[in-house]
Amino acid sequence: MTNLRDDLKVYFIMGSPNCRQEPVEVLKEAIAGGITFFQFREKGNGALKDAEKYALAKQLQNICKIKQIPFIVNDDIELAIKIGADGVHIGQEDEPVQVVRDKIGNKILGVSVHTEEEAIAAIRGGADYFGIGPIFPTTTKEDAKPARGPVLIQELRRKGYTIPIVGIGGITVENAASVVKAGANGVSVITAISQVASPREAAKALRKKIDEAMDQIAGGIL
Ligand code: IFP
Ligand code: MG
Repeated sequence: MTNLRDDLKVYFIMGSPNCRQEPVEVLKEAIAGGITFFQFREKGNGALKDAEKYALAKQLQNICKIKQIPFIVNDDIELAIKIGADGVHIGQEDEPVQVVRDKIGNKILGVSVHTEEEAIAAIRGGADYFGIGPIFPTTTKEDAKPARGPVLIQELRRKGYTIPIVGIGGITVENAASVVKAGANGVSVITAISQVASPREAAKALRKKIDEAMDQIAGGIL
């Protein structure tokens, strides 16, 4: 890993319920296309549990290891510790940030943030990066809050928050550049890569967009 801010450019999130093909194949293709970060999020209809969840996590972690892509586990702190993941991502419904930080030591800690208040608390608790969304309407999360666009990202940057941020929710190759221009260090996607005919081509197109957008704002926003 180089540095977290740069590694967050194209952050792919996936679990078996998101995949039309074998999860292992989808992840390999996404990496070949140019994703820079990965989160294992085994949630939703038909999500694996216990030994099966563990086995899939190990398989996906191994692929990430070989390709030197950071491997993050969503919500399941016990699993993250057990397999030696690079980090965990938690939401506001999960344990307090500080409690998770104490459990995971110096692993990467991502926190979902929807307001400046939550941002302040997450930083105090020891968050390494924020996931902010939904930026655009999304179908993945049934209980997702209304899309608020990139306004919170812009607001936090305007106020001087320097923590790495990824935008999430409804992001596509068409709207990805606007998220980076709002001040995000990257975009996080599930559907845009996992639900298409070619995850490799989708990842490649997204990576190109983000790289171009980053070049355009170089020296501008964080
Ligand atoms: N943001 C992120 C991330 N992951 C999640 N699982 C989530 C919000 C609900 F992209 F990692 F920041
Ligand atoms: Mg959660």
